[in-house]
Amino acid sequence: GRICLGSGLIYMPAYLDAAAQTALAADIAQVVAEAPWLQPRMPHSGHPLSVKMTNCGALGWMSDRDGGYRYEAGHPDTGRPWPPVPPRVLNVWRALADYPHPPEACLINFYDCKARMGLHQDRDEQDFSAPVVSISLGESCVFRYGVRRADATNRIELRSGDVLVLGGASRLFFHGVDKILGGESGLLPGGGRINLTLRRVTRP
Ligand code: MD5
Ligand code: FE
Repeated sequence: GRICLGSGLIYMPAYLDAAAQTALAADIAQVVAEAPWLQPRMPHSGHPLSVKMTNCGALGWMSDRDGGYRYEAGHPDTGRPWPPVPPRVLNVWRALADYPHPPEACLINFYDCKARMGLHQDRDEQDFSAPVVSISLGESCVFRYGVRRADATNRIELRSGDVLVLGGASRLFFHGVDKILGGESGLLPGGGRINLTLRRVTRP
């Protein structure tokens, strides 16, 4: 099913079946082996975010105390370029993004049972005409979104295998992850939730 939640926000529950989820989880484990998890930090304060992150693709999103929110071509600790986006992940973008160029960035967020992500907009990119594609794996979460910060009272439960496409006006919606719920804990060895966020960064 393809559920329109308004303003270009498309929700595809159970887009990935169990076999596809298992294959993607293995692809991501391979990326993490080459590009280990990082602890992102707030600009200036250095306060740690509760999620861990890594990336694949030409550009990876990161944040630390001194450099702030930005895209970098490689992993800050290994000095190597981010690993390529796995073909199975690119296939999801190709099938759903309705955009004639590949994504440049695939941010991989890991949430343990206590992690969350505060309300924010994704605006570190130069091209907002491309959608964001978000793939959920592992434990479920409560996802919150809205046009403005004060409107962000819409909540949906995202489960393993669900995909969101955030195009049009929804590209700049405020959004966040309120809570990890559990469930599907078999997919990821130590539990938790992984989200893949596919983005175009530069104008093609
Ligand atoms: C997550 N990640 O579940 C989410 C999925 C991030 C982030 O928010 O910045 O790493 S991406 C959800 C998203 C992106 C762009 C627009 C909207 C949602 N939206 O309008 O709701 O870890
Ligand atoms: Fe975001």
